[in-house]
This record gives sequence, structure tokens and C-alpha cells, in this order.
Amino acid sequence: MDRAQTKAVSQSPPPNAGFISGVVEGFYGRPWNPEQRHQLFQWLRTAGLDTYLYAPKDDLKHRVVWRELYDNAEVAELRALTADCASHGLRFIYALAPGLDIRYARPEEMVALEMKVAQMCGLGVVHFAILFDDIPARLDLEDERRYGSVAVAQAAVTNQLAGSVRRRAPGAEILFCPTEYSGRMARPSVGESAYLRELGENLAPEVAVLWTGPEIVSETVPVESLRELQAVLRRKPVLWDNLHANDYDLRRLYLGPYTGRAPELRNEVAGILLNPNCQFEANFVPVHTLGSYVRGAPESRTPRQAYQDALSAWLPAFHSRAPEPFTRAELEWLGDLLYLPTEFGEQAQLYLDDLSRVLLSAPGDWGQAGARLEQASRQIVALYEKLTTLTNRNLLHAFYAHVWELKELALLILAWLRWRQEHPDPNPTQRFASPEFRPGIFRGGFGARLERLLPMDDQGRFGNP
Ligand code: GDL
Repeated sequence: MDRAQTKAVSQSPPPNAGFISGVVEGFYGRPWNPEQRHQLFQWLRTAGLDTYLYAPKDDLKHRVVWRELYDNAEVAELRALTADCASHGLRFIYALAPGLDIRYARPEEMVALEMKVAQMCGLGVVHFAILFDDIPARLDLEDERRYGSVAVAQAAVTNQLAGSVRRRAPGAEILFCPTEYSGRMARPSVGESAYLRELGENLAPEVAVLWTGPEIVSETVPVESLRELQAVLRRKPVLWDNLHANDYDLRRLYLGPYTGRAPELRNEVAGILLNPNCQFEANFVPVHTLGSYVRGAPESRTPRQAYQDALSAWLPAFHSRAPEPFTRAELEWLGDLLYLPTEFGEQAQLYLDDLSRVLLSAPGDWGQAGARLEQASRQIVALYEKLTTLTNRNLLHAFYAHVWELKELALLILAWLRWRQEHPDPNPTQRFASPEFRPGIFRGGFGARLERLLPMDDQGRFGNP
């Protein structure tokens, strides 16, 4: 064993041996930088989580040109990263995603994989993942003849790699992301998928399989859905949780709690890794509340309470240069506005309900809703202004575009409320247009035009009037 390997094997053991928990940097878009990852390691540690899985889709050498070794500058950065991770007592897993163009049967491809793994081992890396998500699920003729199916081909390559990794470090974790990685993708279903069944049969038992739940972004992960999967895969999966991932939609950002997973789910998975927002600084609450969930302590805290706890712990990061400090109430507004994929925070939901009511009735029938809407709109504008005074500019810029847009909409609503109060008749003949929001400029652009040409109903249907 050379020195690097000795060092790797003697890394301090992870805190929750047996259960992998933490964050996967596994999204599309700009990878996080060393300072952000350093901050992440602190958050993970504080939250009682133990793992960081390195899998940024847009690290070229992780995926697009996976065969290429890292150059000296990149090696230096990765070395510092693995050392930083180890110094926080966390498990570092390096992922390689060769699926876009690998020819499974070719010996030189296996050599390329081994060399990449050897390079990472030289940096002290012990644990590895091999990812086959978001790739064409087909084989060329040579692979077809040799393996007969995608599952058998992927399992063969993975087992061979797992063997060589485990020979270097017997306790190494090996993770595998299948090409069918959510219930919806399983063809024709989880129980009937030949692909998943063959994986279960062929993957070496020490290989853990990643899974995103019933959907790629799963609002809930029912325990029964995992029991069925376990039977097919012959092992408990590790949840690759995309609840807070936002790379699929520029307009989304998620500051809400880890939720939609019953406490019993912890016993049905071999681990949970959260693939969160691309905007690193926005991930405090997701990581903090995942920690609460994984620790299960105390059992009686609801996700909303865990969210409240996380906001209080996060508040000191919002140091402001304004005469008045950034308040806990302002932070809760921010979180409630940018909450979860299919759930708004309490105040944001009330705002929507009030607006819906006010839009459909005359000012005389608004009741409390009109005044509440006006006050909340002003709070949203004030929230934007307050955020611009934060001393941590990276924190501000994680939210900037989102809060700017909400502030603009709140101003539009305020202008409309004024106009409507000046036109209190039940069915005004005129319609409102704000001079501040020029048509064709505000909400303009090619993407916005396309969206208007493809208006979807609640089921996502369009195209037939
Ligand atoms: C995916 C991708 C992931 C992406 C996420 C959310 C997996 C296994 N792969 O399908 O890279 O960030 O969706 O868009 O989840």
C-alpha cells in the first residue's frame, strides 16, 4: 500500500456507521466552489449528517469526458476538497458518470474507469459511486451480443469496479445510480421492470442502489413503494432525494423543510442524500431539517416545527447594514414565499387565498382580505429592500432574482388594489393596466412567449382547445 492509500483507509469513521446521510451535489448547472463546500461540510456536521457525494453534472470530467484524468490544478482543488471533508469527519464519495458514451464490453473502457478511480484514490478517496442516470438506455451491437441487456452490462462494469475498489479498501462504500431511478421511469412498473429485476440479480450485494422515489422529484415517498422496490433490487435503496432540487426550473427555489417522508421510512432505506438547490446559500433549511429528520429527535417535532427551528438557527447569517436588523419574521416570509415544489408556506398560501378572493369580488366584499393583501404586499417589497442590505452578498444573490420578481409582482398588486378601490363598482367596464409594467418588456422574451402559446391546465395538458 502506498502512503496515499494508507491515509485514505485510516480516515476517521463516519458518525452514523451503517446509514449514509447527507448531501449529493448532483444537479445540472454551475458546480459549487470550495468555500461553499466548506460551508456545507460545517452545516452537515452541525446537522449530524455524515456524507458528501461529489457528482456535479457539469464537472466535465465527471460525465461528458469522464475518461480524462484531472489536471494538476484540478487535482490540487480536489485534494483540498477531500481533505476539508475528512477534517469535518465526513464521508467523501466520488461519483463517475460514464453512461453517456461508455462501450461496456471494451477492455479499454474498464481501464479508463480504473485509472480515474486510481487517480481519486491517490487523493485519499475511499468511497465511489457510478451513475447511469439521464443516459440513453440502449446498447451497441457488441455490447448487446456480450451482455444481452443494459442492466447486465451496467452490473458487470460496476461489479468489476467494486471489486477493485474493495481490494484497496475493504470498507469502501459503492453506490450505483440506475437508468430507471424513479418509480415513474420503471417500465412497465417497479414490480415488473426487467431492468430493475436484472440489476437485483446481477449487482454484487455490497453495491448500494440510488433511487429518487416514485417521481424524480417526489413530494412524498410512501413506505410501501420502497418495500416493493427492495424485493426487486434485493436490497434497501439509498434515497437520492430531489425534493429541494431546482435545476429543472429557473423560477423555483426551495427554502422549505424536509417533509413528505414518514419517520418509518428511515428503516426502509440504507441512506438519504439530498440533492438541493443550485444556489448553495439557499440550502441551510433543507440541510438542517434533513438532519432533524435523520436524527428523529425529538419524534414529536413536525416538519413545520423543524422549519421554524432551522430559521431561528439561520437568522444570524442575515446580518444587515440597515438601521433595523433583519428580523425572524422577515426570514419566515422569505421561506414561506420560496417553500417546496407543491406547497407554499403558510403566509404565502394566505396571500394567494386573499388575492384570489379580492380578484373575484368588489371592494365592498373584500372583508379583511383586502387590508391583509395590501399589508403583505408591502412586507414583500420591504423584504426585498432589507435583503439588499445584507453584509453576506452571496446570501443575497442566492435569492436576488426570485425576490426581485416577487417584489415587482407585489408592486403590481398594490397598484391594482389602489385602482380597484377607485373603481369600486361590482363590474367595472374599464380594465387596469399599470404604466410601470410595459407590455412586451415586463414578462416578455422568447421563453415567456412560448409559455403563452402553450398554456397548460392543472394536469399539464395543452394543445387542444
Ligand atoms: C435528475 C438528475 C439530477 C437532477 C435532478 C433534478 C437524478 C438521479 N438525476 O433526474 O441530476 O439534479 O433530476 O432535476 O436525480
